[in-house]
Amino acid sequence: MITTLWRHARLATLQPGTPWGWEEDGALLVQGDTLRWVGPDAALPPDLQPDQEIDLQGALVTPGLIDAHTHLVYGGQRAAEFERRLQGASYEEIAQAGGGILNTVAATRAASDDELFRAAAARARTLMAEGVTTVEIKSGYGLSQAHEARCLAVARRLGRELALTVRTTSLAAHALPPEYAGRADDYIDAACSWLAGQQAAGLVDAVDAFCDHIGFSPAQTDRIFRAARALGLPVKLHAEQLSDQGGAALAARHDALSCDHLEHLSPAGIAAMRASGTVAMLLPGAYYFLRETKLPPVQALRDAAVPIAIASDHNPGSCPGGSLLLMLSMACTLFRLTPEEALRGVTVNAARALGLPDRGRLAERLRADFAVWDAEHPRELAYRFGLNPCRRVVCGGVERAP
Ligand code: DI6
Ligand code: FE
Repeated sequence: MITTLWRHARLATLQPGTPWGWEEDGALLVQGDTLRWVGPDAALPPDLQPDQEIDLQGALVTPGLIDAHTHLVYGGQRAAEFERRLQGASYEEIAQAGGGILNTVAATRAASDDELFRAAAARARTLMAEGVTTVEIKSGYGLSQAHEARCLAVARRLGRELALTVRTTSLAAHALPPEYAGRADDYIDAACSWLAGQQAAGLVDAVDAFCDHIGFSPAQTDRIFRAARALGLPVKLHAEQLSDQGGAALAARHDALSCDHLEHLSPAGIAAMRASGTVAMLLPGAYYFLRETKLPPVQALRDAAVPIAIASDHNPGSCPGGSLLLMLSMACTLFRLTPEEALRGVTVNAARALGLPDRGRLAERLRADFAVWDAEHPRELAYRFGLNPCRRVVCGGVERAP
């Protein structure tokens, strides 16, 4: 196995205990796809004989970024709805009039597998250019057994064909498809029955739902979560985005990996998430794009020591953006996270939200996923926006074009 020694880096390891897990003059030894040694350059073991040595001349190195909540696979776009919202229509009104998610469902069903793949690959490459090495991708724009499976298969294909880890999430409970209008409980029965087949086909790593007054009720969400847990699949939830449905507490009762959005999260929801170790996944891009005004309870989450993650939530309706770095900026400016909390939110806490303990920090035995930046200090990643300082990316020990 090839060994590569990366020397003279400013390392933000994000190991616990010190700010940023900082190492002013650090080194990384990579063997195959694994980090074999991480520490101060001056403390390198003297007997190392790496196959290659690379001098980073003081460049910043962080773990590869993890975008743990995206809806990358879909057809079409919704710029016309954006215009309608600018003229005063609300996101909920557009959804209730049959637009919104169902607009994208029609375009997704009409697109071929290759069209879906090409469009999603372009979005994934945009994220990758900013140092993203792991991405979670949800279904939720197919809303039939065949179309949901097709979207999950496209996500899996992205993981095979791009130098990127893809985790897939089944989100059949995203909206009620037109053929089930007025029969939401029947649709949930159907969505529950699809999970075993998705799992047998190797298409699904987790199960999500949209629990809100324009989505599904807590009782319906509970049913899809029971079906998921019976198959051993972990769950996560679009919870408390537009209203407080008690979704976070419900998800926590099912040991959810994460609850996502959370603008309307209650103290009871926070207590339940704390007890279950569930990650709070904040999505500042959707907050920005929908011009929400109710902030997620960041200080209460901190006080309860609930881990906070940040993601792009890329989707055509509430966040059509392609930059995880911009989310760091928004997490700080809009949600008042510190730059270190924001970076932990797209690395170590994002890894936890995906149930992937092998990444998100720079430490021995973890996966060799890291990014090299044209920056002196990691706070700069949250400070600049609209500029991409990513210079090199190593994913699974292999350097790829960023
Ligand atoms: N909440 C969101 O913000 C996205 N899905 C969800 O449940 C939006 C999806 C869309 O509008 O297409
Ligand atoms: Fe989402």
